[in-house]
Amino acid sequence: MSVVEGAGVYPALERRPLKDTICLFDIDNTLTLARRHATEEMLQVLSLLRQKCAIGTVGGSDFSKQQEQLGSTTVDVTSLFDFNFAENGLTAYRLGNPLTGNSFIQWLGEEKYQKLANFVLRYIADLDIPKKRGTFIEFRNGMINISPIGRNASTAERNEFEEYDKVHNIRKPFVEALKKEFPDYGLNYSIGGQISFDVFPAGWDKTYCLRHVEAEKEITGIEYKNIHFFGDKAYPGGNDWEIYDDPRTIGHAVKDPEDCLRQVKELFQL
Ligand code: M1P
Repeated sequence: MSVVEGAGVYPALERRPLKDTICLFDIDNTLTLARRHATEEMLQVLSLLRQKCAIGTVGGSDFSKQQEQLGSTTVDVTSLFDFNFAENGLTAYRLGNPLTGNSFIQWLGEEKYQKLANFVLRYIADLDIPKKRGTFIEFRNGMINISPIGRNASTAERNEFEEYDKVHNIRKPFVEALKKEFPDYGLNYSIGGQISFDVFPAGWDKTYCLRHVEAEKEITGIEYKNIHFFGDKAYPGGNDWEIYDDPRTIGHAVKDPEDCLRQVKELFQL
């Protein structure tokens, strides 16, 4: 029987030898290669670590990616970790059970959202750019993604827009206009990709999941004094930076899953 199939017998959280310690892991390039499945060795080491302390995932993508990359058709990923945090913790599981989730629309409210959406669509309507396609606002669970050309752009059109934006500066002034128009909305803006920018509530980065970890005090009385975080994008601008740099965590920057394994084995004598 593989380690994955054998997962499931662990001391209760309050009976783990290091009961005030939790290890949280980013997924892509930390537990697995980007969009690939975790190795058997990684799952084995995580299983050994779970005998000593609590363990959890913190992914930026939606929950299905964790299932694909860490679980299998017969193994539920929530059985392999004490905590699973997807979308930075907006979707969360504790010991296999879902915790109260959150969403962008729930947080902002329909009225404010419509003011924002209408402003965005008017702004795009007035933009003079070589091409416009479709899906100018993509409505996601934890954020909205805004694209002046539209998310239906083909790969060639994406590349074209990216180059055009470098010269004609379309996205940056758009973000500035939104900041000016909605100063009291409490939103963060991030230009990460080629054709769009993300809009999400301030603080909804990976530190969001720490509220679930801290809530353990009210559930089992456990106060996690040592919150280790392992991630590969632990630099300003990377999506692991905020939680890595947070005073509540002990951050470990890793190069790749192999480096992560090495650090975990060394730190916890596995
Ligand atoms: O990961 C960076 C960005 O990738 C995509 O951006 P674009 O479509 O502009 O290349 C989007 O998924 C965006 O949300 C994300 O931040």
